[in-house]
Amino acid sequence: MTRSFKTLIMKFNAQKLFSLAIAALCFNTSAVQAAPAELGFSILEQRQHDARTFTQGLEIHADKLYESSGGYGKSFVRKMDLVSGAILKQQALPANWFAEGLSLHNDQLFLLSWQRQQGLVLNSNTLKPIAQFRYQGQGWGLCNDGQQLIMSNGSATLQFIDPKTFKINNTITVHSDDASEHWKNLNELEFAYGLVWANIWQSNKIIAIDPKTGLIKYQLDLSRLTPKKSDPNAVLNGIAFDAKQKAFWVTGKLWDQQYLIKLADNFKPNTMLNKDIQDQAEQKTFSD
Ligand SMILES: [Ca+2]
Repeated sequence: MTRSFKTLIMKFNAQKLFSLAIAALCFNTSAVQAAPAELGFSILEQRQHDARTFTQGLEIHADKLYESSGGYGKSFVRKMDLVSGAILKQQALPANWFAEGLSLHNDQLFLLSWQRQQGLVLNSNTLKPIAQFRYQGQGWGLCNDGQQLIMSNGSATLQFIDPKTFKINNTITVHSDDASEHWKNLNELEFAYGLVWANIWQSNKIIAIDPKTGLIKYQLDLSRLTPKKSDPNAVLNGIAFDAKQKAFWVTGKLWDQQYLIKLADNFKPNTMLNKDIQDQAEQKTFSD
């Protein structure tokens, strides 16, 4: 082998190695970007949850906890004191209504039914129905961003709905860059830190979604909170943001416990603040 040929081979190997290194680097970078970041959490508080409740919606407003419970002939909406847990009011629904997602907007509670394609507006003080509205398809979870209702229907689609006209303003498809994961069964919702937080039905997972693009920014695995029950209906389903504690109350259908969880430090909130944090800041300014 001539010296110049040897040099050529060495040069070729060096170039090849360099190319492989760059390819590996690119691959790793895209892999990191593809999967939504996994969020850790710590438990700040744990308390009893009524294990007869088939939790469908969970919402906090002005130190009150609102909960909707499903099932034909047994659906209801309940209002509780957030600190003591005492039941302040409860409204039963007609036997042919299956209560689903619940969200409080402008002092009114918006409640979905599962398959009736009809929702109720309730007075948040009395829990009495004051109006009805219609929507297309199934109703699963509900939250709002301060302007629009945001609704899930068991698919990967979220609908943004005008709370006065009930017209759909926008829809997004929830997705991640990781093509191997097919997202669906989005259920109970919560709006916090400029993101939509969603339970995935029949999983122990909560995902945090960018409401503009549908891209999943974070995911949480709540397996360690999930009770070991043989009932397949006893799944994680309930997220309510406690703005004062900057933490989430979470529970599930037929769970006997609920948990206040604080996100780990790797959570970086969107610059857009949650409407409840803004409300809280305004209240503080007035009371100063
Ligand atoms: Ca909620």
